[in-house]
Amino acid sequence: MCTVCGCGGSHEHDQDHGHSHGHTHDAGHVHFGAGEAGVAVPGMSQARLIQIETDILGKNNSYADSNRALLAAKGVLALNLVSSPGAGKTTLLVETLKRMEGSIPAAVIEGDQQTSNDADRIRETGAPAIQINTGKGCHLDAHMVGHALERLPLEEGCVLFIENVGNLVCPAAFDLGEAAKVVILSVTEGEDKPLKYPDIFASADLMILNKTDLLPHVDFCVGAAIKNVRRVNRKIQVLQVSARTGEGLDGWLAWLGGALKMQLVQARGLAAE
Ligand SMILES: Nc1nc2c(ncn2[C@@H]2O[C@H](COP(=O)(O)OP(=O)(O)OP(=O)(O)O)[C@@H](O)[C@H]2O)c(=O)[nH]1
Ligand SMILES: [Mg+2]
Repeated sequence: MCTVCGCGGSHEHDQDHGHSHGHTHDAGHVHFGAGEAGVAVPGMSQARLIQIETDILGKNNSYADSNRALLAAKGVLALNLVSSPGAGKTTLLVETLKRMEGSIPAAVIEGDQQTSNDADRIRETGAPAIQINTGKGCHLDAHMVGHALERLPLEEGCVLFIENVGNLVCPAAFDLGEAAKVVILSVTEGEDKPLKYPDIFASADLMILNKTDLLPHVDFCVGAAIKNVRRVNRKIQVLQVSARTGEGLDGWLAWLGGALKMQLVQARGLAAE
């Protein structure tokens, strides 16, 4: 169960049920995120939901801190790639790995509910990949990533890409120990997504607008999408790419190079302490 969204929610019945249902109604609008917990689960009070979420996220954060410390000490740049299903995360990774080959070492953790399709696609490039299947889970968590880290060859100066489960909601809440979160939005999804799913865009350092080769065929206004994402995250950087044609990938590779340099400066600072 993910208490953040309440999916697969428990049917536990709280004694104080009835005091706070966590949802409001008005003409034409029912809002289930209106309570203090930001979510409503039938039979559970807002206080109970907050307690469960605090416990789960607290445990996750301590695993994430361990992952981050390990990665920082090794001089590995870890990036958490998040998007809706099919925005192009794996395609972007495959094209990125092909371009990085021979210059920057890389490894990949793939998160999907089922199948090892994505890890198989990554391994075809020659990069090592671990597939995590989350079953009913809708996001990766730091504990899962910690186990994958034990099985990956991670050398200093390496980039670790973590492709999260395709989902614009729950991955926002779970720190994996990454240095940065990269959100991918494709032009077939509509420019209003940052406003509809603000948490994931607010928690990201970079937004990659993918599938720009399709712009002539879809009603998508790039300017409006950028304006929308900046409404929820003033500092976010935006890059436009087509993983299909390769357009814009140079900018993405330059961003990666800059982020890796910063990670290495941090690692050497730690080693000198
Ligand atoms: N036209 C076009 N299609 C793309 C581009 N990038 C990805 N695709 C296509 O979009 C579809 C989904 O791509 P994936 O890379 O599997 O997307 P994903 O985000 O990894 O999907 P999940 O792992 O299922 O969440 C595939 O058919 C890709 O070929 C692009 O830049 N342009
Ligand atoms: Mg994928």
